Amino acid sequence: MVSAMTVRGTATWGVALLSVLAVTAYDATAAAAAGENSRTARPGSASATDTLATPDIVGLREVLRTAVSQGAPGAMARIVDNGTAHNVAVGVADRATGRAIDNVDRFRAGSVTKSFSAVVLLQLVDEGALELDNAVNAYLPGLLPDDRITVRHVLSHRSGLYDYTNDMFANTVPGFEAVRNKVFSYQELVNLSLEKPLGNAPGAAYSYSNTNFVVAGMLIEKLTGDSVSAAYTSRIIQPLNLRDTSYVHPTTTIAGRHAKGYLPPDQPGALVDSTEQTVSWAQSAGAIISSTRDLDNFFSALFRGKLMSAAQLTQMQQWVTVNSTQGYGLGLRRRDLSCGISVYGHTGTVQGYYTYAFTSKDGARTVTALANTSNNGTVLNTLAGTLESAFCGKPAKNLMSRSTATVEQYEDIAPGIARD
Ligand code: REY
Repeated sequence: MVSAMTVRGTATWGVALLSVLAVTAYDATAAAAAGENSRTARPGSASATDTLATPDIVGLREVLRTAVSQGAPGAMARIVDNGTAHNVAVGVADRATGRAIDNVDRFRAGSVTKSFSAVVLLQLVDEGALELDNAVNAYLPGLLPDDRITVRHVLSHRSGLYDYTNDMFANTVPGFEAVRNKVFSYQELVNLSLEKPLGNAPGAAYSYSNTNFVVAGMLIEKLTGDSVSAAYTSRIIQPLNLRDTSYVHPTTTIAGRHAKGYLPPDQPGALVDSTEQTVSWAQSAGAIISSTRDLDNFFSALFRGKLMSAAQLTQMQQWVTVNSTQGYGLGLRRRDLSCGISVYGHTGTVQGYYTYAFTSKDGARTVTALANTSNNGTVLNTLAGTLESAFCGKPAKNLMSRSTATVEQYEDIAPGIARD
């Protein structure tokens, strides 16, 4: 477990934010290295992307083909390697028309939204409006049942707050149909969570819960006096010119060219077109629409120090152990790959869409992968192979398989509702 480390926001960040717009990069390298754990720290070479193997584009296509053979209508990925983009796509964006999926297609990015929410809150720390080790209840009086739950606990999934989606999606398609057109207030979602006791004492254990990032959304709205949509737009989407990225809750449609999402039922049966939904059940925990290009740009910019101070980027990388090859920071995942390097980003699951979006430490190499299916742990596992292709290059001849452990299927889903 990480020790709580308080770094006060610098008063200069408000000024610094202006220079972000002029694309002034902070030197994030040293700070990021300081937040790294010893297993993955590589002193002296932490920012050297030239030590990475050449991306394996042939292997990447094979991973995507495998995902399609396992039930995804389509799968695509975009690697950006020091400014050179590699786009690969297999299968269809739309089963009705047969239109091929393409990296220009927008999609629902699910929990990658959590990284956006964390970025906004860490900017607010930089501005002196928020302290990570303060109680959530100090900002939102009476919201949570335990005054010991801090902002840091929430952003690292250590609050113990029950994940209401456990019950909501116990039955996949009926659960989805019951909420696809619903509009929830944040308070209603928190109330659903609070029907159950805390799963652990504040800070005591990592337990992934969407409730944490609903609370994050409430904090953003309280501290900015505006909507999360306005915060994402003015602080991230516009400065980085993410033209395919939007937060349109509770609008149900995806504007522009996009991949349709297809949700398989729990028992063998027809796929459900799940493209249109409010995503109100997730909001600041999962409702952003984006593209592979934009998510590559987002995580690259984050690790190039363009979105927050070096001090806050260090905070974002205080890792809680998830399992032997993964850590969780503040709205950020770390994954340790077979070739010994670690990558940083997030995964996402909303009905009909699986996303992986990760960057190298220096932001110089990124990959975003999307399959337009979900509720299919086999595809989710397979898609993790895109990280290996992107960052580890061609597999060594004697490596039988790089597929990661079965923990994948639980990644963005509380264990109670994960399906085998
Ligand atoms: C919710 C269930 C997944 C999805 C979730 N996603 O919490 C958040 C995230 C935003 O972390 C659904 N699974 C599926 C089921 C299982 O309904 N019974 O796979 O589409 O990304």
